Amino acid sequence: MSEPAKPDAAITNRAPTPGRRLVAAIAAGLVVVTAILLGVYFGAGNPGGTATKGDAETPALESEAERARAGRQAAARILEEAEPVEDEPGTTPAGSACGELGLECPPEYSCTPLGTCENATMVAVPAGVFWMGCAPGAEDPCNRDEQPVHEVTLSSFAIDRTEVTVGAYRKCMEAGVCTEPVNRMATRRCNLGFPNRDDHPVNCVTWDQASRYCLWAMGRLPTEAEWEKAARGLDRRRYPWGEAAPTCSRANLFIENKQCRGGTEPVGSHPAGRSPYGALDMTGNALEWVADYYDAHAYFLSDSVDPRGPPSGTDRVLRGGSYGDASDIGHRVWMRYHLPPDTTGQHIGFRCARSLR
Ligand SMILES: [Ca+2]
Repeated sequence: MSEPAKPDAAITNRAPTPGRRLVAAIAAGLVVVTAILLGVYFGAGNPGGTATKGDAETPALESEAERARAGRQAAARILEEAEPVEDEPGTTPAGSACGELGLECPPEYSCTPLGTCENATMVAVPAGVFWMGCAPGAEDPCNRDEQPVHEVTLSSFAIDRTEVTVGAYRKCMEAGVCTEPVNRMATRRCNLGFPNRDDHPVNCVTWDQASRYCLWAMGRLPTEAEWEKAARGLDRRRYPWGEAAPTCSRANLFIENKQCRGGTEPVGSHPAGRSPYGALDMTGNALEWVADYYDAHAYFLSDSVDPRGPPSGTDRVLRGGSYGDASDIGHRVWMRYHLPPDTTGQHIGFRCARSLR
């Protein structure tokens, strides 16, 4: 087991200096992240030991949830008690830090007013540790194949801000690289070929078609771990936007026995549901293929650094829940779906990623 609290490598750790808002914000952010991770660490105990059988009846898990909550409360208190500092315009070199956590935006990525690093189509995710999976008691429902919650260290990467659109996929087809979505005329819900859907996610694609598009776009499918970090950030949140319950304003999903839209909608329609790094529709709209083969025991077996999933398998993993998945169970950011790679459907789309090294 490694050390409990390891903020992203790109987060600076300079000591606070009076009169400099940015430096103070960086330090406060670092302390908050540390407190959160300490909380979840002590909440999770030894990930490899507490959740090996996924037994939600274990008495120790109740205190685990309490300690996780205590960690979050401690972080909130630190923020409340942080002393305000005066602005000193011009004291921060342009582009040196971004947002409350002081992220370092990589070349060709700009710091947005929301504190995320983005270019025209992708968002950057800094290198570092995050918590992947769930712990029964602290994060429910927590399926057996989503346990144990465990530390994962990832290199820096970028991921598409949205799902790949019909318009983008058509360009790949016109280049002679991508093939037509499978059985796209079988249902009016397969978007390619219907008018006014160029900004909807391309759906009804197999894993191979998704992977081929990403290679054409000079990228690749995200690994399962990359997808979860991009959706969840460092604080072990339940949804991309935080802990608040899903609504139709945060995501396109199925809620209270009713579908928000009854089908896909233009990508990026829910800025209120953005992830900590600025990715949109990480839950809802289209379910998304990721690179990894599926294995129910993958989290017991996977590497702790840049895991790429099992070397072989029958199914591939999908993440994020679709417009047709129920909001109360299908949209937790640790939820794992899996299907044979030649499966297609109106609910299935994808987005691409690339390494930043
Ligand atoms: Ca999605």
